Amino acid sequence: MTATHCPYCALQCGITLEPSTQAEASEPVSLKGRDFETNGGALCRKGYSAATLLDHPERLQTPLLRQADGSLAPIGWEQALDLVADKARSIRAESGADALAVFGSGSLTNEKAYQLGKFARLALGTSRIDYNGRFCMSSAAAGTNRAFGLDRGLPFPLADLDEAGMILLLGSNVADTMPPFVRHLAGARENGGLVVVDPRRSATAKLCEDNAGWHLQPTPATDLPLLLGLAHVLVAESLADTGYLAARANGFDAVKASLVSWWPERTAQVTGVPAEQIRRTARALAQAASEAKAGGKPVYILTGRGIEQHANGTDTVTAAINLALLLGLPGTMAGGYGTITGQGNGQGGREHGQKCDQLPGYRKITDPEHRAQVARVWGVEPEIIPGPGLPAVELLEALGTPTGPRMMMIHGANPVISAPDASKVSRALASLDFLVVCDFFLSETAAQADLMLPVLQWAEEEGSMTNLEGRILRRRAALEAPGNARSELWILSQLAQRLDAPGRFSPAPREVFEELKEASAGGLADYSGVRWDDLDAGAAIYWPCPAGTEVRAEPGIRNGTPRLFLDGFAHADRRAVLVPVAFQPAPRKNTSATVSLVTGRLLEHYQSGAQTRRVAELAQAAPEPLLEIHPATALSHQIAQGQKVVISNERGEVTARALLTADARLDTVFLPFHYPGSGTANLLTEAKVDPHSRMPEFKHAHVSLNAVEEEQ
Ligand SMILES: Nc1nc2c(c(=O)[nH]1)N[C@H]1C(S)=C(S)[C@@H](COP(=O)(O)OP(=O)(O)OC[C@H]3O[C@@H](n4cnc5c(=O)[nH]c(N)nc54)[C@H](O)[C@@H]3O)O[C@H]1N2
Ligand SMILES: Nc1nc2c(c(=O)[nH]1)N[C@H]1C(S)=C(S)[C@@H](COP(=O)(O)OP(=O)(O)OC[C@H]3O[C@@H](n4cnc5c(=O)[nH]c(N)nc54)[C@H](O)[C@@H]3O)O[C@H]1N2
Ligand code: SF4
Ligand SMILES: [Mo]
Repeated sequence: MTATHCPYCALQCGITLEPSTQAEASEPVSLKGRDFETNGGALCRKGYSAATLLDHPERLQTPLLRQADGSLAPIGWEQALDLVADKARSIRAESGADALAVFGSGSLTNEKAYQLGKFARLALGTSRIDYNGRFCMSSAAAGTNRAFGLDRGLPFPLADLDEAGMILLLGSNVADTMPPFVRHLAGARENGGLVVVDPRRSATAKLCEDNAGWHLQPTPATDLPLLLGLAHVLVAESLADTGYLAARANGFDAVKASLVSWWPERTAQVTGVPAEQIRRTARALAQAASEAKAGGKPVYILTGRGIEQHANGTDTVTAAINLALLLGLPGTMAGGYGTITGQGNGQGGREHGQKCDQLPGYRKITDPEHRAQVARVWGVEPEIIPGPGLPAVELLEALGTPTGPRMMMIHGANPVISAPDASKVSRALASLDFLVVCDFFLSETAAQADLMLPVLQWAEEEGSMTNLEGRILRRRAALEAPGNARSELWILSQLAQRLDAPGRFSPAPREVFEELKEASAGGLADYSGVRWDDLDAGAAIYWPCPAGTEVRAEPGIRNGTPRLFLDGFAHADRRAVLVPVAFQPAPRKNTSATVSLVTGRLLEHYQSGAQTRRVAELAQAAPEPLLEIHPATALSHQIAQGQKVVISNERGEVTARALLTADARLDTVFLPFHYPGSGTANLLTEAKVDPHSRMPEFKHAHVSLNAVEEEQ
């Protein structure tokens, strides 16, 4: 029996795998929920069915090379690896090292993420590496770094939420995206204190019914003014915790001044949330926070992608943090602010050097001291580590341009479906001289590759992952690799050898983990005191965990730093920063567009759907994209239930069937982004990025709707 974790989201639910004993078993292992702190034995539908992909008939088991006739044909590993090295060398010789690019992922284990960053800088010599976490956690990271000096999704254990008296949950639909998370909302719901902010009456918004709390349903992309309005009430009614602000934070006066014009009636006009609901929410938060400080139940403000994936995502996160600071919560046992990390290793994936401006341990690639520290561990001169590269959207836009990359390697992402303005992305990938994709399925992006390299799945590899609480976990192998699939660490080590890379590129996860620890020592995300054997023994370890930390593998013992900021924030003066932020409504370019489109997720599918669309049970449950639309809006557009609709704007068009639901706002429709072809929601989204995080505007676009007459 192997104890490991679900391959999909950042909740990293505990599971056990056992070899299937019955010969006719449909999966190679039996998968069960395991009693682990984040999931208490429960799993969602995706987790339960994850093992069906391990021996799926479409699983890729041998390298595939694009032939002159356009088909993909099997080749051997030697030939494949030689080819990658030859291409990289010749393109680098002609156009320089920045003509080579790497795109990584928050799905990769810590070891793979670390090694990929090192490989890009040392073996390819390029600055041009970024990853799909840019599409996920970047605004939250930029906002928390600015306010607290450190970015860890939840700066406290998830189980702390269980005791909460009140939780303000903005732009997150955990009831669908992390179903076992809902158990941690039970305390707040019992207390009547769950407040959900979402333009849709989502499954999570429905958890507020029956006096469990209330739902605020703003106009899409107006969370920033809503948060300014809530903060205005705190200040205007003298409900802000001025004692806390004086002791622990800078910037209160500037923020106070910036809130002046956001009185509730004006905020209501901009956001569509009634003024009395704004007052009620602000007063309830203040009341709950003051009770919490008197020994009552804690209060939390949590955000998800709904408020973060906008071109003003960082400022919106900042407004949410300002609200938490005005309430006097962060860095206390009375509650705090947290953001809910998304991908399986979305947390670890953003610490070990896959970001274009970052080195392992959350170090800055522009800081000479940080460069010297990492260079020492890598055994190279600091000068050979390239400078900052391009963030994901700009990287994809640069492909095939005169100064842009000519070759790219993609590990763990499917940008043809998941990047904004997807038709442009597909064309940009097609313009490359050489595209290498590592995956275990022929995703829509892998289908465009010149060379496809088959890698291991989660149940076949050893490694570590860092969950949404900053807790480090072990991913364990229960099965042998199938066919000719190889581990990514092996691929990188083979390529590094062929490219005469300086430094060591071990194919063994544990060795890479040891090096990662050393490279992180003294950094913000310090793993140097985390021992593999302690993780194996089930110790609960949260970073930072510096060398020498005493670790005990006993139930109920939390090691490292389960709760951040109790003794001070990570800025030099140990104080948090309130940053004033302003709201500028985005100009509407397309005047014929009649409704707002918001995008997001369904319970059944994971991300680009490359995995879950191959699980029969999930594909049957949600086989095609449905456009969620209010019955009155449907009527005014002459759209009937189940009818095909073309959703279009200046970037493209998508076809989906209508799902009439009163859960939608009258001015807003919703599309999931999990589908290929004419169902790809990202054909409509804009690549406009946030100035701080470079997060694109995934969550909001203006669109027109046209019903399609179908022949009977
Ligand atoms: N089933 C499933 N679960 C997943 C994933 C998956 O693909 N499928 N992916 C994982 C990953 S990587 C992530 S990042 C998380 C994401 O988890 P969530 O953040 O919960 O997911 P989303 O559905 O993207 O967005 C959440 C909500 O934001 C709302 N929203 C859209 N626009 C706005 C807005 O302007 N303001 C507000 N307040 N809300 C808005 C949407 O209506 C939606 O209900 O889920 C993880 N879990
Ligand atoms: N419109 C819209 N677009 C969005 C979002 C949204 O809410 N709306 N959300 C964004 C968010 S939050 C995210 S996180 C992105 C995610 O979007 P993608 O980056 O496309 O994520 P996945 O579908 O998880 O793609 C992972 C691919 O890597 C493969 N894979 C999984 N594990 C590994 C591994 O260990 N190694 C290798 N080599 N391959 C692996 C899978 O088979 C799959 O093909 O989408 C973003 N796009
Ligand atoms: S909630 Fe996330 S980690 Fe848990 S079973 Fe579902 S997909 Fe897996
Ligand atoms: Mo994500």
